[in-house]
Amino acid sequence: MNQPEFASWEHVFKLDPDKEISDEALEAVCMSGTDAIIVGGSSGVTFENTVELLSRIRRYEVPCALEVTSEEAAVPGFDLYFIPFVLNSRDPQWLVGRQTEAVRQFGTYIPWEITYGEGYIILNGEAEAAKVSAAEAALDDSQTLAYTRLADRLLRLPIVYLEYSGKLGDLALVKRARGLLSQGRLFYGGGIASPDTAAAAAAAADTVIVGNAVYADLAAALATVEAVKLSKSKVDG
Ligand code: 1GP
Repeated sequence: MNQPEFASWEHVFKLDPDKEISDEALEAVCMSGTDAIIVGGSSGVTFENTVELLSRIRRYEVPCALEVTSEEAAVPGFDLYFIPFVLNSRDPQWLVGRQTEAVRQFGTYIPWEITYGEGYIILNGEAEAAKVSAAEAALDDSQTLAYTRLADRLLRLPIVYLEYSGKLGDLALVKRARGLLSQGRLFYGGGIASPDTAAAAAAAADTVIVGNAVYADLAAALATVEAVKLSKSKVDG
């Protein structure tokens, strides 16, 4: 089987359809040299604001994926679709409930060949994503690593996403998690807002996701692209 497109992604910007971004800022993000844009958010994501953001991103060549968290906002026309399964949720709705309902309703229209499951492990209890999905974020290291193995080895999910959204995570733990993967790709997101943190995350994870910094400090966010690329080129020799 061919490698999925995201198998080579090292740096990704995540844009939230519910947040404002100017044309200039969006152009800088899309032309930054990042490998891809993921469109997604934890609240306020609608069909309308997702379509609008997609059409603006489509002025550029950068690949664009939609992380689908509500079936009403499943907009056609993205390059890839990611379906999160929050493995450490206390609520079965976020494990498989909502996904099953979406497949029941829209299964015929789902572009399966470009749709992939993401095994989310949410590790910051303060994050909006943790609250919305009722995640049991206070895991010890052995639990986090067990979820990682379960996602990769048992469920064979192509993406294992360690999500610290809003704060810098335990990058030593992220590195250990990546070392356990047999086939999945380790996505890391949370608190990357400088070249230093970006380089450190790139040394620990396969793919570094930068979200909030785009809205909080664009120049710093843009500087993470080169930092990740540089860090990866050193690791790869
Ligand atoms: C959020 O993992 C992403 O889903 C990125 O996190 O917003 O903290 O950069 P930040």
